[in-house]
Amino acid sequence: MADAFSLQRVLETFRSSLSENKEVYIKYYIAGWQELVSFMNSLGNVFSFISKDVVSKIQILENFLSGENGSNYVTIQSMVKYELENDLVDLTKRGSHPESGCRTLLRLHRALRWLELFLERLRTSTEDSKTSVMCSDAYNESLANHHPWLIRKAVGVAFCALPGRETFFDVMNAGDHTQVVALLGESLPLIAEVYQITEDLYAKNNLLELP
Ligand code: 1PZ
Repeated sequence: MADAFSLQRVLETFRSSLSENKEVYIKYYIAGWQELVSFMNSLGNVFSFISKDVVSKIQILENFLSGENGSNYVTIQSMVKYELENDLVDLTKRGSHPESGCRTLLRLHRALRWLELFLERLRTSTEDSKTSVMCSDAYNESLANHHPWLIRKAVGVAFCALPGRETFFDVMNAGDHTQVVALLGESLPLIAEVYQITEDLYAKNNLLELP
């Protein structure tokens, strides 16, 4: 990924991930994550333990998508149906399918909620708002509930190393503050929609607590 990160591209990939009948294309969903990884990498090495985890999850999904059963992995909806019908998901404890598409995507899905909460805070922030506080408030409201103590601790340390709000706006590469705020206002409903569709699908199939 040679190109610099751009918020515009994240927006476009998440927009492409929604099909006409509101299914979510895995190809674009993971492409959106790939963009976010490049954003995280541009913030510094402290975040590499986080981006490594995201990259490995993207890889797992990419392998399914390009594998022999790839046609079942075109959308999140088709993946859930296929994996459940073929008993490919460890439902209560980790066993013979520790890296199913369903449980792997669930981790990204939970992180997408963090992203939504964080970007909403960033969008409505003021000059003296602290990114570390916005990040950790969003984290405590979402992902933290799914992470053991040790990870919460490490994440807390990483938050302290976050650059300030000014740098964040710059790295987003979307023009001046007003333009970034406008673009965030445009992106957030999309991210929220992708999140909600996935959340409803997982809830309907009782998949929200996959080990
Ligand atoms: C821009 C600043 C980045 C802040 C990131 C805030 C979120 C912190 C997430 C910390 C992840 C810690 C490393 C790995 C954790 C894994 O154990 C879990 C569960 O997976 P399992 O062990 O069950 O296979 N992984 C996750 O919860 C996925 C975490 C994804 C984090 C995505 C961050 C998004 C950053 C976007 C940048 C704007």
